[in-house]
Amino acid sequence: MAASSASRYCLFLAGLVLILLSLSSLTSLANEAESDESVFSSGATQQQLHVAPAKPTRYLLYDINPGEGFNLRRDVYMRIANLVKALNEVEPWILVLPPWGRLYHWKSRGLNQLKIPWSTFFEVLSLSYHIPVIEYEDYIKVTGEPQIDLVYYLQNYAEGWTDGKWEEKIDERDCIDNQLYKKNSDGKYRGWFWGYSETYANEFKCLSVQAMAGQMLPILTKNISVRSVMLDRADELLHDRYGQVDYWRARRSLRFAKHLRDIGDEFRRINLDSNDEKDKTEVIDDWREMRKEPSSAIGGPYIAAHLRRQDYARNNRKDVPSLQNAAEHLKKLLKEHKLKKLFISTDAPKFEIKELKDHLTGYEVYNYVPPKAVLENFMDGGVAIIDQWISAHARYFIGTGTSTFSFRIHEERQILGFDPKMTYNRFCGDGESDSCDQPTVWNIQW
Ligand SMILES: Nc1nc2c(ncn2[C@@H]2O[C@H](COP(=O)(O)OP(=O)(O)OP(=O)(O)O)[C@@H](O)[C@H]2O)c(=O)[nH]1
Ligand SMILES: *[C@@H]1O[C@H](CO)[C@@H](O)[C@H](O)[C@H]1NC(C)=O
Repeated sequence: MAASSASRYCLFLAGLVLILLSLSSLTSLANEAESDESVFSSGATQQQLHVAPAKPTRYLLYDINPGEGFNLRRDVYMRIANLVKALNEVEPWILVLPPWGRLYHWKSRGLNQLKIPWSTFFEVLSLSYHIPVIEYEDYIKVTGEPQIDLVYYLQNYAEGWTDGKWEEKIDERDCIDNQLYKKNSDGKYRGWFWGYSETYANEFKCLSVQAMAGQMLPILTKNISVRSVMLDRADELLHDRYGQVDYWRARRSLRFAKHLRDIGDEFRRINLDSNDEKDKTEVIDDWREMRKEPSSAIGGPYIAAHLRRQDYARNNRKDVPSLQNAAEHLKKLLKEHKLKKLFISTDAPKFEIKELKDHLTGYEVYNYVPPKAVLENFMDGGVAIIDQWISAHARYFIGTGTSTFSFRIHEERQILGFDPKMTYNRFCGDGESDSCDQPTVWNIQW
């Protein structure tokens, strides 16, 4: 009797602490964020109250190889999100969203593209409908310290694949080449930590991995005294079930921020004669309630092309077309679909865009050039999202082979309900035949 009432009292106390925590994070956030939806990172805390108030909340953090681009990072988010979903079936875990910054492709000058919260680019509330999430700066506020209990640095196996055969395994190993985390005289590990120089870790280990994200679960849950774990080089982990239900749920939850979609919508309306009602591309506020009939979307009266240039064009890749050949193909498509308008999404420099337009005289060719305020507020990542959003609403889309930027547009169009034939297309490179392999169709699994 005594024992059970004592443990009930403990439960009550733990619950109270959680409520206080969520309240304090709420109010401090509300002060800062005013009308910002991002307050609901803490939707997380609420959700987790229903799960198991007795177990203490644990936090998963992650980072990615600095060389990786924005859209591969979105893919890694889906892998880690579903690991966190699996963890929550055991005990309450919150995913700490890694601040954006220092990306190789983000080259606009005069901008400080560092420590960018997820709410700049994505709807954090939408994310929290899939798994509990919190922004990094809120994590510091809630835990009271810029501290992480344990960092696992994920690496390959020094010996490579044994017998040339891939098998699933994870082992604690000596670090192969890691000089990135250093133990200071105070016993704390210092590292990059998204540019937060005050952040430190208490423990640091290297893990050799050849595994799906879900296989980290036993390692993460084994020691309850470790409250926060960071996985660096999380891109080493693979999808548990690529293209399956949870993949798509994570993907559907990864919605672009409303302020960016609004800018794209305005551009469509003014230049491309495109609006959701006419184009049958309405978005429902809560993605869990949005299930478009396949091929129900019509899209605006324009073709959208994603032309990945820069390093793709410089490296003489055989799957990249010359601007002239890309233009010839686009003319053919415009005739075929009886359209006059073309939207170009590209990372090409101005002179290449001009060259492309010169090859397309007689057609209305648009590309999105951000006003100064948009660039300042939402930076290169925001502009890329606006390009993707406009491309996602075209009647017909054609992208660049192997570009994850194009792949994310494919998915966006599946969610909006386009016919896959109008989506899964790519330019054939100058080094390929005109009947080159087209992208694989991935239908949404529900
Ligand atoms: N605004 C804009 N930016 C683009 C476009 N294409 C590429 N970029 C920029 O270049 C980056 C390309 O990197 P990713 O997003 O990783 O896509 P990727 O094409 O697979 O490139 P890699 O990762 O280098 O193979 C984007 O994140 C953008 O910053 C485009 O059409 N519009
Ligand atoms: C669990 O983690 C704590 C804190 O890092 C550490 O002191 C302890 O040795 C760990 N226990 C085991 C069994 O690894």
